Amino acid sequence: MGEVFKQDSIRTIEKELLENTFIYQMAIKDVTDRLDKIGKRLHSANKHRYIHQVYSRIKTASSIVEKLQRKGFPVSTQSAWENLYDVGGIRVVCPFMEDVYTIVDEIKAAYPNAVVYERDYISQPKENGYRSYHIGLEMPEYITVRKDDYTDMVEQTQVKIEIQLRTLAMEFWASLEHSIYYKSQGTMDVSTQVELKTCADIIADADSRMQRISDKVNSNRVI
Ligand code: 0O2
Repeated sequence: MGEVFKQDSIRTIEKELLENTFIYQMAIKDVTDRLDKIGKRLHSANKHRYIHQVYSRIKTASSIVEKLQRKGFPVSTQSAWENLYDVGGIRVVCPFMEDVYTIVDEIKAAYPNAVVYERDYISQPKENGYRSYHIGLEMPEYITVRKDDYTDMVEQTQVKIEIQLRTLAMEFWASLEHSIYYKSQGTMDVSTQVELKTCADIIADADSRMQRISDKVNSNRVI
């Protein structure tokens, strides 16, 4: 793809995305409200905070164009709507590894018909050391459309959303690696890659140790 065409595509998608952002925002709000309820219920039942923080974001137009190109999809707003799950993204950060799996089970129970895929990059990390649990959801949203005669009509649409779940330690690594990767403009030398992978391994080990400490303390606790 030529640079001029790429810049034009980014501008077009940016403009068209703005018109549809509210649909992604509605789906994000549904899921984050549900997560809030799940977190409160688990906290009250078990006196433990399973969710440290929840963030959400709408993918930028340039990141959409880059991903459509990388995956070999047509570059357009329609194609992003049909093919990408992470235009609307939610990040759930949990204290411990087992908390991540608890919340994954809760999400699957809350949206039994909406889960399209699960990718467990925690038990099977990416080659660079990236660890996270990704869930793709496709959920119905209802939008009000104003007709030519000024009456309103409610339409159902299917919105794709990705939830990424990880521990605090995984979040630490992923956010630093993300910024280092972008600063390197995709040309990271091998020694930097090896160094980052070593950090990912140290962090994975620390996560496992923290889990064991927590399990030990909990098993000694008098209820
Ligand atoms: P931004 O700026 O937030 O858009 P997926 O299909 O999502 O399960 P896949 O096919 O690997 O995973 O897709 P992709 O596009 O590589 O990754 C999607 C998102 O997952 C990324 O969004 C990151 O948030 C996260 N992610 C995946 N791999 C890595 C990684 O190696 N390092 C880090 N730091 N994050 C990763 P964007 O597009 O990078 O970011």
